[in-house]
Amino acid sequence: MSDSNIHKNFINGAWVESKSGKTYENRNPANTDELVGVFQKSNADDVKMAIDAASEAYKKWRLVPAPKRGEILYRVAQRTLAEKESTSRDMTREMGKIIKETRGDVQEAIDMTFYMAGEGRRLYGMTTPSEMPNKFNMTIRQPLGVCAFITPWNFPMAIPAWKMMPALICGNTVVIKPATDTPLSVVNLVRICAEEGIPPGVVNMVTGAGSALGDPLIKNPAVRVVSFTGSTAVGRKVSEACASTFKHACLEMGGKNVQIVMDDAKLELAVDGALWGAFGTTGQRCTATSRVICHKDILDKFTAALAERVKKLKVGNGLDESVEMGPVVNQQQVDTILEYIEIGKKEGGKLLTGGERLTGGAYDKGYFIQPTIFGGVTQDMRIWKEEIFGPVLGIGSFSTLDEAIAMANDTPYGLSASIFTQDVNRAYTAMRDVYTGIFYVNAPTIGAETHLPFGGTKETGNGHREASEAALDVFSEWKSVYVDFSGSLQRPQIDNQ
Ligand code: UN1
Repeated sequence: MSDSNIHKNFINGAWVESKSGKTYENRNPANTDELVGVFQKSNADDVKMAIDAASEAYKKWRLVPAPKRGEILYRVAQRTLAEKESTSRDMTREMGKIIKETRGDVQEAIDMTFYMAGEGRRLYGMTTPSEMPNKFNMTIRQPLGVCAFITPWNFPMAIPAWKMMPALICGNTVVIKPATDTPLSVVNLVRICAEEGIPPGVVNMVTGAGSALGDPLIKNPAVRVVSFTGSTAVGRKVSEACASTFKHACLEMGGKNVQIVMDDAKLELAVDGALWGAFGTTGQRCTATSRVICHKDILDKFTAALAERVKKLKVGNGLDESVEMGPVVNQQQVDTILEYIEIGKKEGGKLLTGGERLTGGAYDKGYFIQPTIFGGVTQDMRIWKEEIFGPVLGIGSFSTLDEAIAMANDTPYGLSASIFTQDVNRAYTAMRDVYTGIFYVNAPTIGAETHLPFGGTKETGNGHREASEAALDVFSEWKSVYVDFSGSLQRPQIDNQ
């Protein structure tokens, strides 16, 4: 095996082997014969070294002027742009999504990096009058210290950048643990950061299993912010682990996103929306459309048109530019998704297309599942309620907008929703009453842009938002500053009654 295929941890500006002496292999989910790379199977000692390095580096990094931090991020963004094609190809090889989408993932990281670089010259606080004479009031943002990131495999570079760039511009330092399935994209991002001038210790990376590294990361008292994207079950544990030491926890968790199709919708557009929303990224987005509810008068027409398109989707290796849907990420996902398909059948869902693992020829080497649609999905079914995280869409129906909104809200999650309609009154009513963090009109449930808040209500999140200016609130704390230049003691609420 060539040395270039063995990847190390990145701690205090150096690439180092794990103290465990162990490594693990990462294979291409479209062809498991292909080894993508060998990565460190890290342990608690590695995590401690990374946190110590980040704590030490914080002392200086917090004092670097924010516009200077921004200049480094500009260079990181430019370099990521220059390496977009090679890092996108690495990403398709490590997690399977098609090359057009991995280019989008890297672009999202670039967008976030440019955006936060610009924040270096803003990071606005406010000035506001004092209630006392000869006194000045203002607010400033201050960093918190070491931030720990636990990131998922479905957006291997975008989500790490969503967390890293706002943290860095605010003056924090970082320890990131990428998903076991997608360390290479984070190796690429961290390498670019280092090569473009992020000082040693400011960004550190430790690869390996969440089960081994989660606790040492979250329980270390030097860590002040934990940002996690993943399942609601794991997010709950992260939240509980952070609670006793009052660490700030920013959690982005599950979704069961819905597309509403009204009887006045442009049918072709609604079909395009559902196709992209449900089967883009092989359905493995937190924002994926996993429920479509359609007005009963156009249900048959919509369903037939969508099924027709889904049957024609070309499934295969995402590096082939003509492929429209890649594999799912690993065997465990295959098992979960196939189990949900069985549950759907047993519950009385009508399997309209798909439903099987793809086999034969090149399919035998990878984790390919047919794009699948169930019709007749009702609110009592598990495939209506539970996040599947795969290429499985359930279709239900309704008669009135009120009913559609109630159905949309009938989920423990609240990430994203959309409505297809030509009627502005219906669009605005649904926008107001569907309780999610993201809402689309005449567009699918996926496709958030980096300068708007990203996150969800209910069991999707814990009140924080990623991306946009809102991300700065996760990675900084307000300090209210009062400067009294009166020369005498002035007591608010007392001397001015
Ligand atoms: C995710 O699914 O975890 O809005 C992130 C979108 C993408 C990000 C998705 N920009 O679909």
